Amino acid sequence: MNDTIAAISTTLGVGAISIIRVSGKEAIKIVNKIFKGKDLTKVDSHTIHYGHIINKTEIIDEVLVSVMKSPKTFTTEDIVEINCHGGIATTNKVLELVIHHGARLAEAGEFTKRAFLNGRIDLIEAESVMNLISSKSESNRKVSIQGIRGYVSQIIKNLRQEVLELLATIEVNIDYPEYEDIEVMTNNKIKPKILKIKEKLKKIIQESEDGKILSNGIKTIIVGRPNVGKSSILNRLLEEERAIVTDIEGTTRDTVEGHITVYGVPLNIIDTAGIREAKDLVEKIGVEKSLSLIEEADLIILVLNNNEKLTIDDYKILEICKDKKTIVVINKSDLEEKIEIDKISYKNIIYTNTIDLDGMNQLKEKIIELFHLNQLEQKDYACLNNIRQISLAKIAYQILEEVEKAIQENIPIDMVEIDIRRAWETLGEIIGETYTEELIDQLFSQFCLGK
Ligand SMILES: Nc1nc2c(ncn2[C@@H]2O[C@H](COP(=O)(O)OP(=O)(O)OP(=O)(O)O)[C@@H](O)[C@H]2O)c(=O)[nH]1
Ligand SMILES: [Mg+2]
Repeated sequence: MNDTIAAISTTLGVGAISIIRVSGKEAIKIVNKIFKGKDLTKVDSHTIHYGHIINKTEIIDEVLVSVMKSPKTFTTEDIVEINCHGGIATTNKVLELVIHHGARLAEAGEFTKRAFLNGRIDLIEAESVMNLISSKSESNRKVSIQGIRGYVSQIIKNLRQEVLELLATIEVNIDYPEYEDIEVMTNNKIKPKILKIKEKLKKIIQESEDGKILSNGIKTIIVGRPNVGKSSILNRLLEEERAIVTDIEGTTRDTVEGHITVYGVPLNIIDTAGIREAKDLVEKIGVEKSLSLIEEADLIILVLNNNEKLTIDDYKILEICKDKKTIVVINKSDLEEKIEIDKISYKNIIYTNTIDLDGMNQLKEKIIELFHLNQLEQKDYACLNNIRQISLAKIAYQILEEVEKAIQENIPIDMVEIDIRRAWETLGEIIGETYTEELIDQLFSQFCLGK
């Protein structure tokens, strides 16, 4: 990190202005070598200067140069930004000169990576920068800016602090049992504290998942064995005949997609090939695709036939979806009930048919309820903003569940302490307090050049 890096920070193309950003110890010196105007090594920090970029005697461009000195800059290093005329030729020429005079071309995300490694921002803030750049929706933008401003990090830091205080008291108890003025930590005393932390973490996870939904919509997939009425349900929801419906099993072979809005939130609905032991190759590929889509979905609409007994395929599908957010839809409710409803251990079950709209309305109501869509509006947008962060929060939550269980079973306090420490470390990973090289490289490489 001792070298000086440079990159074009604006999109390369035809435009009024392009910015070449240079960061590092030599940044000011390097740009000064190709700048005709004031001596940049003598100017105050955070000032802008008019002049020309020159190559020996040739004038390359008329520019404005901003000089920002360490440490109050994005990377905490000296930064110079050259505002030159837009367009590919000029911008590339200026960058080429900067590199010729000693800077190295920056890798994708390297400016933000430096900001992180130099302690200027944490991982949540860094990821929010990336999120903000790629935001396409208003809510995504709001979530990202809250992340950049550090509100989200603070919530995690506060929670970590509570865990740390608990850890400290437990450790004093283990290491100095003879101290009389310190509160003796028994499992009974730890329990309410753990419950409180767990409660807060649960709220963060919940709000973050809500936030994710507001920004990205709900990825919904309709699954079930052939002929139960999946495509009919899709068509009903879309209010158009999008998918082909016949009474032949295996009608849908590839996925069919459509979009609706429920309570202002976009639902991307995918109808899939019926899942069963496939009879031919095309169907087999379709079935495999259905299974992989289940993995990625936010919501599964699992369709069963009211008019038939449960089959082996039904049981298989019920098993595959059991850990996912699922609504079981018993379709063909207009026909005689033959399904063994008491054998289905899912919480969210509704009855539908394609003759009246009652079932479809119930389905929408259920979706609103499951995703708290009617409460999303009042969100303050301070939430974790990507899957990495949310999964770590969930792991920390699971660890705390284990801690709670261990306490219940009266496991010795020093054993419990190990798990509490793990929870603390996992929370640390969210903000990047603990990290691995690979993670950092992988994360920042997803950024665009010049950021
Ligand atoms: N009586 C009745 N028939 C229905 C209902 N829903 C669908 N059907 C009929 O069931 C048959 C199968 O419907 P599809 O929607 O094609 O079923 P699918 O699950 O998409 O089937 P595959 O694409 O083969 O997996 C068609 O003949 C539909 O008309 C319903 O609620 N009641
Ligand atoms: Mg179908």
